Amino acid sequence: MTEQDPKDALRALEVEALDAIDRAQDPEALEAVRIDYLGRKDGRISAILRGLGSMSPERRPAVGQEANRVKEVVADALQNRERSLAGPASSGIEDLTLPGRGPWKGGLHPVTQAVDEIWHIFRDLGFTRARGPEADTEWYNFEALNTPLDHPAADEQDTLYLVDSVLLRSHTSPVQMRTMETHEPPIRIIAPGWVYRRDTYDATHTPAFMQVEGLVIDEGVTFVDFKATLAEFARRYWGPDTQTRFRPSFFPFTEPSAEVDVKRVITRPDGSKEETDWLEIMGAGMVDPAVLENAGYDAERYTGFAFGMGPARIAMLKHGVDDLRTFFENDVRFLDQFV
Ligand code: 2NM
Repeated sequence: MTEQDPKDALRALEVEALDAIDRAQDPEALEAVRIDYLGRKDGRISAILRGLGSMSPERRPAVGQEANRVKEVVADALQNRERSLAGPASSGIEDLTLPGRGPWKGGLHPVTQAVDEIWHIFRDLGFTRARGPEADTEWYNFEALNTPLDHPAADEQDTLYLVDSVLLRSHTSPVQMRTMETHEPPIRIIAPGWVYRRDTYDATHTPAFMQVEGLVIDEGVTFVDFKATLAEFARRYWGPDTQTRFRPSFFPFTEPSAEVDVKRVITRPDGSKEETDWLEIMGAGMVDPAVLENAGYDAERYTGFAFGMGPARIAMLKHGVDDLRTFFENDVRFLDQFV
């Protein structure tokens, strides 16, 4: 055979055309390739198809079939290349030099982080962690804590009762009461946990929320120990320059009682310092002797102090969050900021 088989010529053209299509870097170059191979007038594949008429009838069907196959393959490749040149790669959306997305990281919920940080500070000050039931009795939740049942806090308007005198604890103080009943002083405990109140759900209230309460009881515990311990906590949590203020208040289970405020010092990015307003962070006081007697302690011998705070509120102040509900909607775009 002296003349090249047209089918071999077609296959060579196919390989050449596909290579040219791959190398075309813009739509104009691609159009030139299309005209070169499939152009109606001078296209090299078109020419072979046009030449079929002058071919011997025996060879015509096989060559025609092969020419049509190659034409289709090349037309497909042109179309695909056209799409990818017009697509995201050329419009810059798919920038292969951009850093990849990191793997998803899990993290503790910001309120859990606050509970842990608070608990760890008191642990370092010598406290241990105590737990108790979330469903408890009127005695442990109110009466033992010097809160008569006709006190507004014990009202069904404010407290979630389960049956008769059993309720969902409205604070973690029943844990302190139960600990005092079963342990002799010295007592230094932190009781973090869920508590429940009949509150409407708004920017500052949720019917179920976390509390962290603490209790210290021993011989000779004074108001100075009380103030010094909570001021030290504030400095460890908010920073060494943090100031503390105790404002007179009232709780049935402490006397005297106080609201504790802090004033933080924030260092701006340029290094200058800025003092915040006073922020209320907890309620506290010296444990009322009536509570100590209810626990079976000799109130002449022992004294102590107690405090309670809401870690969600602490987390709001720390992170500048203005709506408590964002902590509970569990939108990962919000939570991801605290990982
Ligand atoms: C607070 C504020 C003040 C408190 C009192 C007691 C107990 F059991 F010792 F009487 N536990 N927690 C207390 C005192 C809690 O929370 C705002």
